[in-house]
Amino acid sequence: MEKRRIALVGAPVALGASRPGCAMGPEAMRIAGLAEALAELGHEVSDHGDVAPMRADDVSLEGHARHAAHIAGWARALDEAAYGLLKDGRLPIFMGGDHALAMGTVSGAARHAHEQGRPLCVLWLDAHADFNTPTTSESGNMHGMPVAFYCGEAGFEGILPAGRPTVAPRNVFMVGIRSVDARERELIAARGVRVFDMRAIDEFGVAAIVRRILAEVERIGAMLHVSLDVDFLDPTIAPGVGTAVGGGANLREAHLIMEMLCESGLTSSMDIAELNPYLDERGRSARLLADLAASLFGRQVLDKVSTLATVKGLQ
Ligand code: NNH
Ligand code: MN
Ligand code: MN
Ligand code: MN
Repeated sequence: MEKRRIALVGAPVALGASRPGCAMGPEAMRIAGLAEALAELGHEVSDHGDVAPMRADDVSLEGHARHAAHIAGWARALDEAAYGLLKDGRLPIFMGGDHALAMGTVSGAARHAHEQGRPLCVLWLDAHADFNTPTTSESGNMHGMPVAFYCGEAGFEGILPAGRPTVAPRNVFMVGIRSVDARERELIAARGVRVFDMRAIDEFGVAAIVRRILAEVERIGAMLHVSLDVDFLDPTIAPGVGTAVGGGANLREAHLIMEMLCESGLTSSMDIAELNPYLDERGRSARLLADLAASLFGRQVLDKVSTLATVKGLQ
C-alpha cells in the first residue's frame, strides 16, 4: 500500500456517554502501540497529542441533550483538527473518546472534501445508528447523535457556524447495526441512510457488503471517513466498551473489512471510538483495535498474490 502521512490525535471526549471511562481511550491506544504498529508498516506517523475542547457556553439546545455546551466545544475543536490535518495532506486517526467526537471529526472531513470538490462518504461501523437528535433521544446521551448532526438534522443549531457542509445521508453506510431506537429508526429510513444490519452480514457476508460500498465510494469519487465504534465488535473479543450489544462482528469479519479497506486505498480519515479502558480486560480491546488499524494500513499475514496463486493451483 501507498505510504501515508498518518496523524494520531487523541480525542478524550467522555460526557457524550453515560458511563465514565472513555477519556482514558487515547492513552490506552498509545500503550497498545498504535503508532509503532503503523510506523512498522512504513508510514510516516506523528502523534499530535490530545485535542482540548473549545469554549461553547453560547450553545444551548432544545430537548434532551446532556452536556450540550461541553460536547459542542469538542465538536468545534475536532472540526478544526480534522479539517486542518486533512488540508495539510495528512490522514488523521482520532483516538476516542466516546462517539460524540464524530460530530467534529466528520464535519471537518466534510468541509475539507467540499473544498476539494468531492463528496464525503462515511463508513459507520457500529452496533448503533447514532442518528438521534435532542428531540428523538431517549437517553439524552450525545454519543447517540453524531450522524444526525453531521447529516444536518435540525436541533443542533449554533454548534458550528451555519452553512457548513454536511454529509448526504445516502453517503452514510452503516454496517453492523443491531440496536436502534424507535424514533431513530423512522429518521434513518426517511433520510435514506444506507444500513447493512447484522442480518445483512449473516445473509450476504461482510465481503459482499463492503465491496458494494467501496464500489459506490469509488464511483462517485468521494473521500472516505471510517468511524469504528468498539461495540461494532462482539463483546467477547472487545469487552472494553460501555454499551456492549451481543451478536457483533467477529475477529475474521473485522479483519476482512480492514483488509478490503486497505486494498481500496480509499480511506482518508478515521475514528476509533468508545474504547473504555476501565471496562477492558488487561488491554485486550485496545490491542485488538491497534491490530485492526494495522490491517487497514497494510499489515498482512501473507502476500495476497501468492496466496491467490496457491488457491488457483488447487483448482
Ligand atoms: N441509541 C442509544 C442512545 O441514543 C445508544 C447509543 N449508544 C452508543 N452508540 N453507544 O454507538 O442513547
Ligand atoms: Mn457509536
Ligand atoms: Mn455503538
Ligand atoms: Mn489482518
